[in-house]
Amino acid sequence: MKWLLFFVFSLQVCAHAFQEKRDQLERDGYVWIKHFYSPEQVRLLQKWADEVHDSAQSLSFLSQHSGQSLQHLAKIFPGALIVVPEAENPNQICRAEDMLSCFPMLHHFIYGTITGYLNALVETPYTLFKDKINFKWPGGGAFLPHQDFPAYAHFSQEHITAMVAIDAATIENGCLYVAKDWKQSLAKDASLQGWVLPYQEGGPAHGSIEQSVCDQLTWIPIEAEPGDLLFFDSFLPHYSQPNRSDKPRRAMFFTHNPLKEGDHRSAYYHAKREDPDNPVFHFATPTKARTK
Ligand SMILES: O=C(O)CCC(=O)C(=O)O
Repeated sequence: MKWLLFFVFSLQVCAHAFQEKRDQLERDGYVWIKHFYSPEQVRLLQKWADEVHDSAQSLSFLSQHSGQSLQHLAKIFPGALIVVPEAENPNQICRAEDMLSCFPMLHHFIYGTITGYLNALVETPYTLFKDKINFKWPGGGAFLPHQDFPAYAHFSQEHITAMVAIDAATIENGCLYVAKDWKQSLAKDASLQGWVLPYQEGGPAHGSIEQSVCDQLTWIPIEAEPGDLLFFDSFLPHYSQPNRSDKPRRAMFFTHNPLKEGDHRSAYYHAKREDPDNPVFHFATPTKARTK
């Protein structure tokens, strides 16, 4: 009997903790789940991150020795990673995308852990839309303050991204910053219409939120440990600084949309492979695009 009472009590504690996370995501636009992955799972993820980088480097090598651009390789090899170099250092890989098509075991792992958890958290079926790893090697560039929504809105209207820390993220190595209570901070700004904030179109800062709006926001650093997970919605303003340390700051990002809005993953990557330099795919990133 004692054990049964203990079991029911534990279930209630779990349900309460889950409800708190659900409320946080809805209220703040993000929820940080520390130690989401066990140390063994973190080692697996780090091994996958190494493999993705090896594969990205092979493509970069092929590009340099064949005279074909990385963009062209992404177009003619639909099963290969989409590799994007740093704007300031073309020999350094900024990000690799569509990893899940190239690493099916990683796909199963993410689907079984993050997608399943997210569906339970928001009590709505969500499907994977896009995935990437941002390597942010030492010297890697900044991501300017932005919202993800305008970059995804032509596919669906709601998105939740899961960021998984692969390395420890610190202020020095360019951890993510998110805006605290951002809707309250901007509530009195009569110039704003809705929750899509004004942003720069074209130029090196393409996609970044106007400075006058950024100045009204308070930012919190997410100094995540490897295996921590941050869910955030596509309206949450966020940014990160350059990596000024001698350590990498790798993080994987898995963006989901509600299944009721359709499964757009293949269409998204088809569009991206066909027109990789379109600025919509380089929103506030330290990468080059047509108008950047
Ligand atoms: O990796 C980062 O620090 C920022 C990522 C991000 O905001 C993006 O890729 O759009």
